[in-house]
Amino acid sequence: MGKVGSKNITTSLFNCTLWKTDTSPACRAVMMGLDAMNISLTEVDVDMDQAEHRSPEIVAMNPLQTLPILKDKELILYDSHAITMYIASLYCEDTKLLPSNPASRALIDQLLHYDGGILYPHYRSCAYPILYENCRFVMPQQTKEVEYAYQELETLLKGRSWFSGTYMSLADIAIVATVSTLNVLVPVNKDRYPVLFSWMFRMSQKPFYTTGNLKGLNEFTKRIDTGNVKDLQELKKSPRSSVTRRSTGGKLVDN
Ligand SMILES: N[C@@H](CCC(=O)N[C@@H](CS)C(=O)NCC(=O)O)C(=O)O
Repeated sequence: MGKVGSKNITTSLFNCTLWKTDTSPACRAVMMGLDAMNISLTEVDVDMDQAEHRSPEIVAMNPLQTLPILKDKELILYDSHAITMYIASLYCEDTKLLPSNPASRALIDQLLHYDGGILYPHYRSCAYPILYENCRFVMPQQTKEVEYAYQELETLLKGRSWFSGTYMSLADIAIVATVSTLNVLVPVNKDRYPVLFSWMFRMSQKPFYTTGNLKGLNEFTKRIDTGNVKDLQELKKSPRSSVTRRSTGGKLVDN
Protein backbone atom coordinates (compact mmCIF):
# COMPACT_ATOMS: atom_id res chain seq x y z
CA MET A 1 0.00 0.00 0.00
CA GLY A 2 1.43 3.37 -0.94
CA LYS A 3 0.84 6.58 0.89
CA VAL A 4 0.20 9.34 -1.58
CA GLY A 5 0.25 12.13 0.97
CA SER A 6 -2.14 15.01 1.41
CA LYS A 7 -3.37 17.30 -1.30
CA ASN A 8 -2.49 20.73 0.01
CA ILE A 9 -5.66 22.67 -0.65
CA THR A 10 -7.77 24.56 1.90
CA THR A 11 -9.16 22.65 4.87
CA SER A 12 -6.80 19.89 6.03
CA LEU A 13 -8.36 17.06 8.03
CA PHE A 14 -5.36 15.84 9.96
CA ASN A 15 -7.23 13.04 11.72
CA CYS A 16 -8.74 11.59 8.56
CA THR A 17 -7.31 8.92 6.29
CA LEU A 18 -8.89 7.66 3.07
CA TRP A 19 -7.98 4.25 1.67
CA LYS A 20 -8.76 4.22 -2.04
CA THR A 21 -7.93 2.96 -5.48
CA ASP A 22 -8.18 5.27 -8.48
CA THR A 23 -9.90 2.82 -10.83
CA SER A 24 -12.90 2.57 -8.49
CA PRO A 25 -15.81 4.91 -9.28
CA ALA A 26 -16.83 4.93 -5.59
CA CYS A 27 -13.35 6.14 -4.62
CA ARG A 28 -13.36 8.72 -7.39
CA ALA A 29 -16.70 10.05 -6.15
CA VAL A 30 -15.10 10.74 -2.76
CA MET A 31 -11.97 12.22 -4.34
CA MET A 32 -14.02 14.55 -6.56
CA GLY A 33 -16.16 15.51 -3.57
CA LEU A 34 -13.07 16.38 -1.54
CA ASP A 35 -11.64 18.44 -4.38
CA ALA A 36 -14.96 20.25 -4.94
CA MET A 37 -15.08 21.11 -1.23
CA ASN A 38 -11.38 22.09 -1.10
CA ILE A 39 -10.77 19.56 1.62
CA SER A 40 -7.53 17.69 2.06
CA LEU A 41 -6.75 14.51 3.98
CA THR A 42 -4.26 11.69 3.99
CA GLU A 43 -4.82 9.27 1.12
CA VAL A 44 -3.52 5.71 0.98
CA ASP A 45 -3.50 3.81 -2.30
CA VAL A 46 -4.63 0.21 -2.05
CA ASP A 47 -3.61 -2.14 -4.85
CA MET A 48 -6.62 -4.33 -5.54
CA ASP A 49 -4.66 -6.34 -8.13
CA GLN A 50 -2.42 -7.41 -5.26
CA ALA A 51 -5.53 -8.15 -3.17
CA GLU A 52 -4.45 -5.53 -0.65
CA HIS A 53 -8.15 -4.81 0.01
CA ARG A 54 -8.31 -8.29 1.56
CA SER A 55 -5.37 -7.65 3.89
CA PRO A 56 -5.96 -7.99 7.66
CA GLU A 57 -5.57 -4.22 8.08
CA ILE A 58 -8.39 -3.49 5.62
CA VAL A 59 -10.65 -6.37 6.73
CA ALA A 60 -10.37 -5.17 10.31
CA MET A 61 -11.76 -1.82 9.18
CA ASN A 62 -14.20 -3.07 6.57
CA PRO A 63 -15.42 -6.68 6.65
CA LEU A 64 -17.00 -6.09 3.23
CA GLN A 65 -13.46 -5.72 1.80
CA THR A 66 -14.44 -2.82 -0.44
CA LEU A 67 -13.01 0.62 -1.05
CA PRO A 68 -13.18 3.48 -0.23
CA ILE A 69 -12.70 3.47 3.54
CA LEU A 70 -12.50 6.58 5.70
CA LYS A 71 -11.10 6.62 9.21
CA ASP A 72 -11.63 9.69 11.40
CA LYS A 73 -10.20 8.86 14.83
CA GLU A 74 -12.44 6.02 16.05
CA LEU A 75 -15.01 6.36 13.29
CA ILE A 76 -14.73 4.07 10.27
CA LEU A 77 -16.97 4.47 7.21
CA TYR A 78 -16.95 2.21 4.15
CA ASP A 79 -19.48 3.65 1.76
CA SER A 80 -18.58 6.47 -0.61
CA HIS A 81 -21.91 8.23 -0.13
CA ALA A 82 -21.71 8.07 3.67
CA ILE A 83 -18.09 9.23 3.56
CA THR A 84 -18.78 12.24 1.35
CA MET A 85 -21.88 13.25 3.31
CA TYR A 86 -20.05 12.92 6.62
CA ILE A 87 -17.17 15.12 5.52
CA ALA A 88 -19.51 17.61 3.88
CA SER A 89 -21.78 17.79 6.95
CA LEU A 90 -18.81 18.65 9.13
CA TYR A 91 -16.63 20.80 6.93
CA CYS A 92 -18.36 21.94 3.73
CA GLU A 93 -19.29 25.60 3.76
CA ASP A 94 -20.76 25.54 0.27
CA THR A 95 -24.52 25.19 0.75
CA LYS A 96 -25.00 24.55 -2.96
CA LEU A 97 -22.93 21.37 -2.84
CA LEU A 98 -24.82 20.27 0.27
CA PRO A 99 -27.83 22.42 1.25
CA SER A 100 -28.51 22.77 4.95
CA ASN A 101 -32.31 22.67 4.83
CA PRO A 102 -33.81 19.19 5.36
CA ALA A 103 -36.00 19.14 2.25
CA SER A 104 -33.17 19.97 -0.17
CA ARG A 105 -30.91 17.55 1.64
CA ALA A 106 -33.49 14.77 1.34
CA LEU A 107 -33.58 15.32 -2.42
CA ILE A 108 -29.83 14.83 -2.51
CA ASP A 109 -30.03 11.73 -0.31
CA GLN A 110 -32.62 10.33 -2.68
CA LEU A 111 -30.23 10.70 -5.62
CA LEU A 112 -27.35 9.18 -3.64
CA HIS A 113 -29.52 6.15 -2.88
CA TYR A 114 -30.34 5.89 -6.58
CA ASP A 115 -26.62 5.93 -7.35
CA GLY A 116 -25.73 3.33 -4.72
CA GLY A 117 -28.79 1.13 -5.15
CA ILE A 118 -29.39 1.21 -8.91
CA LEU A 119 -26.43 2.57 -10.87
CA TYR A 120 -23.59 1.04 -8.89
CA PRO A 121 -24.86 -2.55 -9.16
CA HIS A 122 -25.04 -2.04 -12.94
CA TYR A 123 -21.42 -0.98 -12.89
CA ARG A 124 -20.41 -4.08 -10.95
CA SER A 125 -22.33 -6.50 -13.14
CA CYS A 126 -20.90 -4.98 -16.34
CA ALA A 127 -17.30 -4.45 -15.22
CA TYR A 128 -16.49 -7.34 -12.88
CA PRO A 129 -16.83 -10.17 -15.43
CA ILE A 130 -14.42 -8.27 -17.71
CA LEU A 131 -12.01 -7.33 -14.94
CA TYR A 132 -12.00 -10.59 -13.03
CA GLU A 133 -13.56 -13.39 -15.09
CA ASN A 134 -11.92 -13.07 -18.50
CA CYS A 135 -15.18 -12.00 -20.10
CA ARG A 136 -14.54 -9.77 -23.12
CA PHE A 137 -17.63 -7.67 -23.46
CA VAL A 138 -20.76 -6.49 -21.72
CA MET A 139 -23.55 -9.04 -22.01
CA PRO A 140 -26.61 -7.90 -24.05
CA GLN A 141 -28.97 -8.15 -21.05
CA GLN A 142 -26.66 -5.93 -18.98
CA THR A 143 -26.35 -3.45 -21.84
CA LYS A 144 -30.15 -3.30 -21.96
CA GLU A 145 -30.37 -2.61 -18.23
CA VAL A 146 -27.76 0.15 -18.42
CA GLU A 147 -29.58 1.73 -21.37
CA TYR A 148 -32.74 1.65 -19.25
CA ALA A 149 -30.88 3.44 -16.44
CA TYR A 150 -29.60 6.04 -18.92
CA GLN A 151 -33.21 6.65 -19.96
CA GLU A 152 -34.16 7.12 -16.30
CA LEU A 153 -31.31 9.59 -15.83
CA GLU A 154 -32.38 11.44 -18.97
CA THR A 155 -35.90 11.73 -17.53
CA LEU A 156 -34.64 12.84 -14.11
CA LEU A 157 -32.57 15.59 -15.75
CA LYS A 158 -35.30 16.92 -18.06
CA GLY A 159 -35.95 20.62 -17.41
CA ARG A 160 -33.08 21.04 -14.99
CA SER A 161 -29.38 21.78 -15.29
CA TRP A 162 -28.24 19.42 -12.56
CA PHE A 163 -29.71 16.36 -10.89
CA SER A 164 -30.27 18.37 -7.75
CA GLY A 165 -31.97 21.22 -9.65
CA THR A 166 -30.57 24.70 -10.12
CA TYR A 167 -27.19 24.03 -8.51
CA MET A 168 -24.69 21.26 -8.92
CA SER A 169 -24.46 19.21 -5.73
CA LEU A 170 -22.65 16.23 -4.24
CA ALA A 171 -25.34 14.06 -5.86
CA ASP A 172 -24.17 15.13 -9.32
CA ILE A 173 -20.63 14.24 -8.30
CA ALA A 174 -21.56 10.76 -7.07
CA ILE A 175 -23.58 10.07 -10.21
CA VAL A 176 -20.91 11.31 -12.62
CA ALA A 177 -18.33 9.00 -11.04
CA THR A 178 -20.57 6.02 -11.83
CA VAL A 179 -21.93 7.19 -15.18
CA SER A 180 -18.54 8.22 -16.60
CA THR A 181 -17.35 4.70 -15.76
CA LEU A 182 -20.46 3.02 -17.17
CA ASN A 183 -19.89 5.12 -20.32
CA VAL A 184 -16.69 3.15 -20.91
CA LEU A 185 -18.71 -0.07 -20.88
CA VAL A 186 -21.95 1.06 -22.52
CA PRO A 187 -21.38 4.39 -24.29
CA VAL A 188 -23.92 7.14 -23.63
CA ASN A 189 -25.46 7.82 -27.03
CA LYS A 190 -25.66 11.56 -27.68
CA ASP A 191 -28.77 11.30 -29.88
CA ARG A 192 -30.71 9.01 -27.58
CA TYR A 193 -29.74 10.77 -24.33
CA PRO A 194 -28.97 14.40 -25.29
CA VAL A 195 -29.69 15.87 -21.87
CA LEU A 196 -27.58 13.28 -20.05
CA PHE A 197 -24.80 13.71 -22.59
CA SER A 198 -24.80 17.47 -22.14
CA TRP A 199 -24.75 17.11 -18.33
CA MET A 200 -21.79 14.71 -18.59
CA PHE A 201 -19.96 17.20 -20.76
CA ARG A 202 -20.59 20.05 -18.28
CA MET A 203 -19.45 17.86 -15.39
CA SER A 204 -16.31 16.91 -17.31
CA GLN A 205 -15.39 20.62 -17.51
CA LYS A 206 -15.27 21.01 -13.71
CA PRO A 207 -11.78 21.27 -12.19
CA PHE A 208 -12.57 18.53 -9.64
CA TYR A 209 -13.37 16.15 -12.52
CA THR A 210 -9.84 16.59 -13.83
CA THR A 211 -8.18 16.24 -10.44
CA GLY A 212 -10.42 13.53 -8.99
CA ASN A 213 -11.81 11.46 -11.84
CA LEU A 214 -9.78 11.58 -15.03
CA LYS A 215 -6.66 9.65 -14.07
CA GLY A 216 -8.56 6.74 -12.51
CA LEU A 217 -11.09 6.71 -15.31
CA ASN A 218 -8.30 6.45 -17.88
CA GLU A 219 -6.69 3.65 -15.89
CA PHE A 220 -10.03 1.87 -15.69
CA THR A 221 -10.51 2.26 -19.46
CA LYS A 222 -7.09 0.76 -20.09
CA ARG A 223 -7.94 -2.16 -17.81
CA ILE A 224 -11.20 -2.74 -19.66
CA ASP A 225 -9.45 -2.47 -23.03
CA THR A 226 -6.91 -5.12 -22.20
CA GLY A 227 -8.84 -7.04 -19.52
CA ASN A 228 -7.15 -10.32 -18.82
CA VAL A 229 -6.71 -11.06 -22.50
CA LYS A 230 -3.12 -11.53 -23.51
CA ASP A 231 -3.55 -11.46 -27.30
CA LEU A 232 -4.68 -7.98 -28.30
CA GLN A 233 -5.12 -8.95 -31.96
CA GLU A 234 -7.63 -11.51 -30.86
CA LEU A 235 -9.34 -8.90 -28.70
CA LYS A 236 -9.79 -6.68 -31.76
CA LYS A 237 -11.91 -9.43 -33.33
CA SER A 238 -14.29 -9.38 -30.36
CA PRO A 239 -18.01 -8.68 -30.82
CA ARG A 240 -19.21 -5.24 -31.69
CA SER A 241 -20.20 -4.18 -28.20
CA SER A 242 -16.62 -4.70 -27.10
CA VAL A 243 -15.23 -2.68 -29.99
CA THR A 244 -17.70 0.11 -29.28
CA ARG A 245 -16.73 0.04 -25.64
CA ARG A 246 -13.02 0.32 -26.38
CA SER A 247 -13.49 3.06 -28.95
CA THR A 248 -14.93 5.49 -26.42
CA GLY A 249 -11.64 5.65 -24.55
CA GLY A 250 -13.56 6.74 -21.49
CA LYS A 251 -14.16 10.11 -23.08
CA LEU A 252 -17.34 11.70 -24.33
CA VAL A 253 -17.59 10.99 -28.03
CA ASP A 254 -20.18 11.60 -30.70
CA ASN A 255 -21.54 8.11 -31.21
N1 LIG B 1 -21.41 1.06 -1.85
C1 LIG B 1 -19.98 1.11 -1.85
C2 LIG B 1 -19.42 0.26 -2.97
C3 LIG B 1 -17.94 0.08 -2.84
C4 LIG B 1 -17.40 -0.92 -3.84
O1 LIG B 1 -18.10 -1.83 -4.29
N2 LIG B 1 -16.10 -0.76 -4.14
C5 LIG B 1 -15.46 -1.65 -5.07
C6 LIG B 1 -14.50 -0.88 -5.95
S1 LIG B 1 -15.37 0.05 -7.14
C7 LIG B 1 -14.62 -2.64 -4.32
O2 LIG B 1 -13.95 -2.30 -3.39
N3 LIG B 1 -14.66 -3.90 -4.77
C8 LIG B 1 -13.85 -4.94 -4.21
C9 LIG B 1 -14.54 -6.26 -4.24
O3 LIG B 1 -15.76 -6.28 -4.49
O4 LIG B 1 -13.87 -7.25 -4.03
C10 LIG B 1 -19.53 2.57 -1.98
O5 LIG B 1 -20.25 3.39 -2.58
O6 LIG B 1 -18.48 2.90 -1.45
